[in-house]
Amino acid sequence: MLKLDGPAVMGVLNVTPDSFSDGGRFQTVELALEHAGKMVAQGAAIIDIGGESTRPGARDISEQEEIDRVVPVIEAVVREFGTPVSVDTSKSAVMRAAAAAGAAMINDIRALQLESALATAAELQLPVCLMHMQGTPQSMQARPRYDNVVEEVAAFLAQRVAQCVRAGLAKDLLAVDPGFGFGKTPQQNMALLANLGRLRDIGCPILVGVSRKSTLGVITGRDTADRLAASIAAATAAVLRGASIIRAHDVAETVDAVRVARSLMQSGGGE
Ligand code: 7PJ
Repeated sequence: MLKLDGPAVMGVLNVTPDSFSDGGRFQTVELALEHAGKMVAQGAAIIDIGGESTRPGARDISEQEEIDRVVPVIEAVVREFGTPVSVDTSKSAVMRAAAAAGAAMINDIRALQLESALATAAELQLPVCLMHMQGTPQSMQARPRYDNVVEEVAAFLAQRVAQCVRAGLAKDLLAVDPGFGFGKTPQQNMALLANLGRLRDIGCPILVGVSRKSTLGVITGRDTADRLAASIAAATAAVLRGASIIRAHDVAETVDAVRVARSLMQSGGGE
């Protein structure tokens, strides 16, 4: 996998015109590069570049449109900073184009379930983050339903890991993610965070994305732009429960939180 000596922060770089929290501010390569450079300076170990908006109700975009959005940014970030880049995509053709542009990791919210994605990832032999989602980005928040959200998410991820291994992706190339906010109620999200340790049984690093998410807005009553403190609290809780990679918008603050949580664990305070 990406060599991790302790929990790392993955900085979010959206290149979607309609991403809910960056609101299309990073549409040009120049602005994206500037933002990536800031996150690198703040200590991001990975820059996650995505061109598909997964906001509930967002429209589907074509393969070519997604490639046109992310490839120039991936090339520029790799060239300028040399920091490992992950591509946030579910499409096989985008994975290929991103890998050719220098991406070092695939971050797939659909856990390689779209057509050809698994075969392509196995062919590329890149590290992959497999995320759990119930439903699709369009429908997922309509009526999330589980008998036992923790067990069902854990079982899904374990099954996807097994399928990836069968397809030729070694287990040490895989990370798992409970998919905070993807087809889950606030209560279900918090149950997953509280029981994150359950995912450690799968035997892959755990990646968590809690940054600015709507559950934190429900809990605190705050808008997207005012969820930094809530995001830091949730990220800290995730690291204490075994998360290895925290996907975050506010890199400097998250790096500090991860350092404190890690220090606490080294002092015997982890769960
Ligand atoms: C996640 C993601 C997440 C992983 C997004 C947002 C929505 N990838 N991509 N995990 N969230 N692996 O940033 O709020 O939680 S997009």
